Amino acid sequence: MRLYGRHGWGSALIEAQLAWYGVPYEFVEAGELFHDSSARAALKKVNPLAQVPTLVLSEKEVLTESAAMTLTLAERFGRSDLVPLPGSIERDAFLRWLIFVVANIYPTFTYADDPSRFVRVESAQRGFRDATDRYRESLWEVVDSVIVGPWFLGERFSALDIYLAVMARWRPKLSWFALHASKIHRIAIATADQPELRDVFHRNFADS
Ligand SMILES: N[C@@H](CCC(=O)N[C@@H](CS)C(=O)NCC(=O)O)C(=O)O
Repeated sequence: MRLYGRHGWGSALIEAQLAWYGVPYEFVEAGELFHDSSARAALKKVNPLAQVPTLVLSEKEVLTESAAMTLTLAERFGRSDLVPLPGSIERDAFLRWLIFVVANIYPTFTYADDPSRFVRVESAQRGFRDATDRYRESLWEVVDSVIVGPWFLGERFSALDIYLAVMARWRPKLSWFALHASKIHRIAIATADQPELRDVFHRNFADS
């Protein structure tokens, strides 16, 4: 298995799950995809969007989209510890919030990380990025409001906790979550401290 990624980026979501499952894989450094055109061109050969994570399962099987990887890995390894099984009481909530995070929150980074891709007028780029960042904060507040704890789904840990722990280290960063989304903040800290995940979080987020 080959994982294209970059430390601190979305590949950490999948690194964490592979570490949790104890599966060996090769990590391929994808490079600075926003500013390095040769890195983008190289990754585009595998993933037309040139995004990480990109997971190559075999020479014929490429997976893009972290949610697809999350579901596929659990199925392939016959595990239900990160993804509740169909029919279990947590399954519907798991799917609802997994899709919420990848469909609503993740794209705010796609649009705001480099606003010049979408907003031509330079003087408008800053405002667009700020508005998108504020919108993301409002989405995190929605997520925080539905968490009962101690984990996203209650008593059981899941891949959703890994999503929160990785993404809470991105803008607006942990200090914002501590003040405005304290349940997510608690989960982000506790997840990074799970023995199976400590190395991954240290490697990706030592400075956050
Ligand atoms: N929907 C994708 C989003 C992946 C994504 O946006 N990854 C970012 C890094 S965290 C990326 O590669 N951005 C580069 C770009 O969009 O050009 C997923 O869930 O895997």
